[in-house]
Amino acid sequence: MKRVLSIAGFDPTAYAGVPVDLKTFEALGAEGVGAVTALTVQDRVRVSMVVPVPPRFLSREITALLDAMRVDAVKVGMLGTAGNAGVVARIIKKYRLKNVVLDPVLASSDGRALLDKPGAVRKLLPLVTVLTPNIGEAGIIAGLAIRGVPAMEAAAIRILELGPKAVVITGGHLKGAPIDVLYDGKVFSYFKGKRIKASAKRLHGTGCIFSSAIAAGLAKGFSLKRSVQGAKKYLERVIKARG
Ligand code: PXL
Repeated sequence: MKRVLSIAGFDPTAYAGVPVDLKTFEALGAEGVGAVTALTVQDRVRVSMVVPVPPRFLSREITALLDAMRVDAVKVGMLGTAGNAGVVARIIKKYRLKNVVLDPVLASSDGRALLDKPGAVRKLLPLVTVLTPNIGEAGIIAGLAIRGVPAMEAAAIRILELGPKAVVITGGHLKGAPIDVLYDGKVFSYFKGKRIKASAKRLHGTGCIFSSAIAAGLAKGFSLKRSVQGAKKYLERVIKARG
């Protein structure tokens, strides 16, 4: 069985972070293992407390796994601190990790910072197979405001200059129809979705599920395009099934 490593925060509601990542890997037929970057207190609407783990502890969590077993893909989500981002960058290089999916989590939906220095994701970008920002995160990383597909394309071009092999900018926060834009430096691919009416609670952690599902697809040997398509389909199913 293929195996995927999640490096992310712990959300006790199990809709985001390491808990939902492990559920996603398993649902898509891969074995999951996880390293926690931060503990959080939250209730699916508000994040009320965050305690990042010390970088030295995160390093031990990840290397204990990697010294014992092969991993076929890695999903990186909430990092908490620039120190933790540095640990993850060093380990990706040292272990030559492949199929690295980075969800550049900067803040929770209710606006709490989930990374102490937003610039800390930059050093990870050259090590990444695919980056999965929403339009807000892509706008911050690329330094422009995104309101539609043309700006998503412009941001994707700028983001690839920062080092990732590919980027998929998710359009769930667009005003009109949601459309995801994938760019691999050569071609743009567009993934149209139907907008599902759902409460904030039901949408909590959907970015985590999307990036984890892509990592599971890559671990299983699917192309990036097919992995993104599969992730979108799986995510729609989860949102509809949530209570
Ligand atoms: O969805 C962003 C996110 C990622 N990871 C963890 C979180 C959240 C939002 O609450 O708690 C652990």
